[in-house]
Amino acid sequence: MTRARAAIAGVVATTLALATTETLLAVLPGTGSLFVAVGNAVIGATPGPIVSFAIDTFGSANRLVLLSSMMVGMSGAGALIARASVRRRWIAPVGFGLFGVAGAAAGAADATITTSSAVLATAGGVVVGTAALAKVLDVLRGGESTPEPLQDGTEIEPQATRRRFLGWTVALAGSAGVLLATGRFLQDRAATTVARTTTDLAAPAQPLPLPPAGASLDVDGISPLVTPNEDFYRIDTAFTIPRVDASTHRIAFTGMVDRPFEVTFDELLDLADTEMDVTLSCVSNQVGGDLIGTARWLGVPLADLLERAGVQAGADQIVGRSVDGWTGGFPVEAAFDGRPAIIAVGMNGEPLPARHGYPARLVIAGLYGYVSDTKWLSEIELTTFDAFDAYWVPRGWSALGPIKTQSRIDVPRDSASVDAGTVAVAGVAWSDEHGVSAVEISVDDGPWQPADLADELATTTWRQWIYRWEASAGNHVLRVRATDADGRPQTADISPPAPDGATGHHTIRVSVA
Ligand SMILES: Nc1nc2c(c(=O)[nH]1)N[C@H]1C(S)=C(S)[C@@H](COP(=O)(O)O)O[C@H]1N2
Ligand SMILES: [Mo]
Repeated sequence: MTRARAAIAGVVATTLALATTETLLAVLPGTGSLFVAVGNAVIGATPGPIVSFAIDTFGSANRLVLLSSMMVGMSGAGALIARASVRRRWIAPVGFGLFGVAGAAAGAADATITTSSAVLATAGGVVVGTAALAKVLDVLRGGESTPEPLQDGTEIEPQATRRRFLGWTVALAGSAGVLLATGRFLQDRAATTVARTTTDLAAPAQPLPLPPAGASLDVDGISPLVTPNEDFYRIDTAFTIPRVDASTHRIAFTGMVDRPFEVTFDELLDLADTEMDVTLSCVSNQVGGDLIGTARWLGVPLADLLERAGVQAGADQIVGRSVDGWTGGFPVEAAFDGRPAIIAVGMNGEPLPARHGYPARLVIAGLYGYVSDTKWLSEIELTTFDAFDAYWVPRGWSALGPIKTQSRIDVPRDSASVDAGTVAVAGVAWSDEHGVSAVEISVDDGPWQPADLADELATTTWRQWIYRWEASAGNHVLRVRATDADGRPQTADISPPAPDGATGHHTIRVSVA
């Protein structure tokens, strides 16, 4: 009985220690969460194939799975520590202390937490957790009232002990809950929200004209030409969205440059006068998938800042590094060959949403996100492909990630039923930074028929298309393919997303009544 209760006390004390640490971090300088830092450290130490497997299996729920496992693991350890220290009191402070040292180390290694904040916050958690556990164990040990031994050696537990144990456990668990809620509230209210809503985007010196009317087709269910920020897909390894304090944020230009320097966020805001329409695409997008979106980005040409830094001869890779240590790397040419390649601070007329990289991110046209579009950008390092592998490369993905020509049927939906007669078959098509020159449809494996293209918003964005299909009754198969700017049609070969992007034709089945 005492052992089970000691275990419960251990779980409660561990939770209280964590809650104390997180709440202290919320009020101390820095914007990070220790829980997140430990999660990131765990992801960092996990072999690549396992990370890829987890992302494949759990999708965006993979963070929740990791978080829950961490919670279960730490509570379990807390329970064991508590049980062991019923007899040997020194085990609790030593056990919690070791936890604290590991946590402080993970926090100090994390870019969003200062070392002093990590040490203070974990120390606070250890003291509170150990004290709470000691108190409950004292109650369990009988406190002042000693139980009466019976003839056969068992002990009758005084009613008072049970009540005091229950009282303390509930009170401590309640405090942990209140602390967690407070910490959460403070962290959410911190940096991002406040700073983001007070961020003033300068009006671009040369604003782009509104998208031409002819670039948007009037078809129900087609992807809008520009994706609203709320609907924009999100892909990253971040355990929770990094909160960056924009008032102190800087981006460092390092590595193979003549004049390393840092640019502050305020300076970036002043410089940000370039608008670019760019479609972002994830290399993990399946044929017909929705990990793709288009936005009007506001930012600073990367080339301008690189010229200030002076790129050294021999550097062939630009690596973007985020506040949480993620990296993406792409060829130096991409910054200088004239394609949109910017450090973006605005997305569709707003400061970057936190989930899309506030306060600043890279947007490089023509390349998949995993090599180029670093969010929560903190550093641009000039290096070589020989010297450095960015995050996904050792995990089995290609070092180079040009976007492959692709097309998607948005309407009708796969397996839809439609009425015989003229049916609007429509969708979007995209390629690398040079755009799309044609889209064709094949019905029931018949010859390729040209679709009508909407006007091009930019060569660096997807393009809408429509095919007016004279549908006859029966079941039909529709297939789409795009042709790039150089006249190369999209390949029919089917390949999976890994290592450098899925290929094949998006194909749907439709029944016509
Ligand atoms: N810091 C950071 N930036 C990142 C990533 C990441 O994991 N961490 N993922 C990249 C990938 S794989 C893609 S597809 C794009 C997605 O950008 P979005 O979430 O704004 O759509 O961000 C890129 N930038
Ligand atoms: Mo991606």
